Amino acid sequence: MATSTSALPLRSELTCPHCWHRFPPENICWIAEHSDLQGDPVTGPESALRFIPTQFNVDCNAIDARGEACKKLACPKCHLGICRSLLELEPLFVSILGAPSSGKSFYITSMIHQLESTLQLGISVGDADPDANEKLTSYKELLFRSDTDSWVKLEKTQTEGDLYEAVMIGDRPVRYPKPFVYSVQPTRDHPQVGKAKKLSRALCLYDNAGEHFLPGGVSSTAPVTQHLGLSSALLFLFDPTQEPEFRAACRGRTSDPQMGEYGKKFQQDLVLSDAARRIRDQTKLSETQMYDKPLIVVVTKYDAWAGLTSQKRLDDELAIRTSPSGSTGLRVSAIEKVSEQIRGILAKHASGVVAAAERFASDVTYIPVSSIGCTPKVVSSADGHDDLLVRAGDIHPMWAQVPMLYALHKTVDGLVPVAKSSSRKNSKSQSPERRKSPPLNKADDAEPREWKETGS
Ligand SMILES: Nc1nc2c(ncn2[C@@H]2O[C@H](COP(=O)(O)OP(=O)(O)O)[C@@H](O)[C@H]2O)c(=O)[nH]1
Ligand SMILES: [Mg+2]
Ligand SMILES: [Zn+2]
Repeated sequence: MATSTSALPLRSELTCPHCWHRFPPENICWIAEHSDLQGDPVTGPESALRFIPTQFNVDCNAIDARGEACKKLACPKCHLGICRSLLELEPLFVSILGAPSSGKSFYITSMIHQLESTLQLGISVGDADPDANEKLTSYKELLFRSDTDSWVKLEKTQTEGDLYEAVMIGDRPVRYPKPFVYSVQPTRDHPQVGKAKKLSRALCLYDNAGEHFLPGGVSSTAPVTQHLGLSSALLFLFDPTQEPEFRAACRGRTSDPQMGEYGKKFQQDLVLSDAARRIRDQTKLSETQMYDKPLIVVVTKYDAWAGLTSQKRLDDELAIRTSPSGSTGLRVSAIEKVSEQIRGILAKHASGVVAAAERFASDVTYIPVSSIGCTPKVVSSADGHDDLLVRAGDIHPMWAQVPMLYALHKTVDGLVPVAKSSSRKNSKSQSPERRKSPPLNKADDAEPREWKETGS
């Protein structure tokens, strides 16, 4: 049977980013175009019928039962839309998890914005599915393209609503989280551009409500965190402003209202332990086996706790090196050195999270970020309630792209060019066991010299 994609190098197995069903490409459904063909038993009466085609036009697009040529594809199980990039690019699932208010929505927005807006490292990141990515696109417009004098916030991610899709599987209603799908491809400046096809990925991400990661946050009819078990890497967002000991240590060193009465306090190590339990269940990993994919503890809101270190800002140059010839590389050894420093700070003020991470995973890296790079302000609205807002023009993310670049470096061999370090070791020669922290201020131009923890 010919399909519109028969001319393309199709993948032999596809994975639906909505329900994670795996299927051969010839089983893909098409979405009817003719307005008479409304109503689908799986996606509901408001949506167009999905069907397995028997006829195609000369462009190899399926013809629906009313003779209309169709363009859109859907999963044979959940009937939700599948973008064409997923037919060609290998999917890469990276789960972003964290307690409510840990900064997930701001983080995903800043991370994608930073990755898309530069061609650093010879990698281009692009919107692979504008329909699915609509929400994230609107977040980006709000934070990065709106009038710089406007005061903005992202609405709280709900446990239901437009970030989820409800379908009928058999006679059961099931709610899946909406995926965000981005293509990640080498540009012509990439040192391995000849292997572009092999190195390209369709990056699939989800912005879950933090409540889904709390104990009891999922059910069989809302398997909203099922992506955890499929992911090639985990980004666990840890928010120091929610930790009493961090707050005490930062007293007098920050004006962030989240360090005081406007902050939330979720027990974040339990969020990680609960996710670990879900992953063990899904992947049949026993209690004694270690999770061997990268776990990156993304320590958010760096601007609020930077007073505990000597580094006020996290500049891109600390993580990405540009050589005099203009080629760029990820400073893996510098990032791993910073990770050791951050681990030390966490061990002092939030040891539970270090214990939870290292009890579960053998490859743990701690990376600081600030998605907004400034302090949000409390603003009272007309109806009397207080909001935390940021002035759009003050948003200057710090290292928002670094955890994902590091995750790509760890999971797709050769995709992220690595800066040559004058240090003897590079990441490939390091064992996944805990590395010893190298001495600070060591003469090594691949390392951030200034970085150290200040007394607290
Ligand atoms: N100081 C500071 N606050 C942040 C940063 N990122 C997010 N926040 C604040 O954290 C709160 C929760 O962020 P959000 O992304 O909605 O958290 P989510 O519930 O995990 O999605 C918001 O009020 C933001 O203003 C940051 O980089 N620095
Ligand atoms: Mg959110
Ligand atoms: Zn599906």
